[in-house]
Amino acid sequence: MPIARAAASVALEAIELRVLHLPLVSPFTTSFGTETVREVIVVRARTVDGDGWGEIVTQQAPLYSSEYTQGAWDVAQRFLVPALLDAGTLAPEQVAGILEPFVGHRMVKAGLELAILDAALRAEGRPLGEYLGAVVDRVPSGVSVGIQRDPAALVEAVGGYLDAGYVRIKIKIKPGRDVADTAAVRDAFGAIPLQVDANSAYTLADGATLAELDRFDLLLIEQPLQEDDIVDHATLAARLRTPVCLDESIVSAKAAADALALGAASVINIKAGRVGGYLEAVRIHDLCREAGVPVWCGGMLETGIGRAANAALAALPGFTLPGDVSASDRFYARDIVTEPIRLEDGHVRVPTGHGLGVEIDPVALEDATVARAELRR
Ligand code: OSB
Ligand code: MG
Repeated sequence: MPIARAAASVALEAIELRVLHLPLVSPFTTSFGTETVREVIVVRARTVDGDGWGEIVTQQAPLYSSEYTQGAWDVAQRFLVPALLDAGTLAPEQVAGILEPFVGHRMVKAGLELAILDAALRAEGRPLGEYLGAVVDRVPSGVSVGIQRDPAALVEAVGGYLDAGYVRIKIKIKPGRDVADTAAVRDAFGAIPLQVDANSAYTLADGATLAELDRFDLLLIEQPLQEDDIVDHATLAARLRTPVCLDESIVSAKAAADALALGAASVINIKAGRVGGYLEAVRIHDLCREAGVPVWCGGMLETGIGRAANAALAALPGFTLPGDVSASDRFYARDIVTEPIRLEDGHVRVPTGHGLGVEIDPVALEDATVARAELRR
């Protein structure tokens, strides 16, 4: 369902940006690298009627996507924030159009749009979930488990998350760390809901290895090939029994429609940052639902800001698979919000407060800040 009722306009006074460094509770390893500290940009939109918060989910290096923190920091201050400040009074639904002339930089656009959306909804007293079209008050919580030292260590890590109550496990794979790792988890835990994420680490020439994963009855394989390998994904999908899910490739509603038309995916991971915002994310949800294609909410190691927004998004009716919407403590000992997202009976609650429904912890925010800039009208 498209957004039922638009948000009110806000009069922007300033936009504050901060680079944060948040230590991770344990290193997070994917096919593209290892992170021990989450570097992320937090946005505060200052309006006549109060503040709103957003998060730019770029990472320190352009390994998952071409976007990265210092590039985001630059393009935001040089082009995107000035364009919004020039607009002055604007509705959240206008943000994407104002920023449209600037090519790419979707994660930056998403973070700016979220801050303005939060400010507008807080001023109106409306929860984000209600605005986006949430139909449930809690969502099942899956967890993304990084590549470990060896399959035994992976089994131990997965066991910990299952004990905590996570209802679906996703393991990261890469060439040489795929079949044996998946087999170890299946052998140890039986028929748990299990999926794998390759983060673009394979080529079509690896088709035989990827087909070996078919025997594990996985929910899906996520992004086996590169971002622009849409036709190759279609070719691969025809050779696999495991459903192919796209993450990196789906950068917009248009890309999602094209991928579905070509048979490149039968499941889609929706991440608001990757697609330029929560409004574009809803459009992808809507078109997939129309097409009968299941979607789930991906994650980018969000702080409490993005984590609250993801919980709201995942509550839309087309999100029929558990998302990477885990508790804050899966990544952080100390979040920057006063009530971090918690795991309750394998689920996380959709916040019901106004806007994002979470409050910033000013001391935690300040302690994590390594750079700050403010642009005024
Ligand atoms: O591919 O889904 C991914 C984290 C950073 C970049 C890409 C990905 C991930 C994850 C973590 O898998 C998901 C989460 O935030 O829980
Ligand atoms: Mg992924």
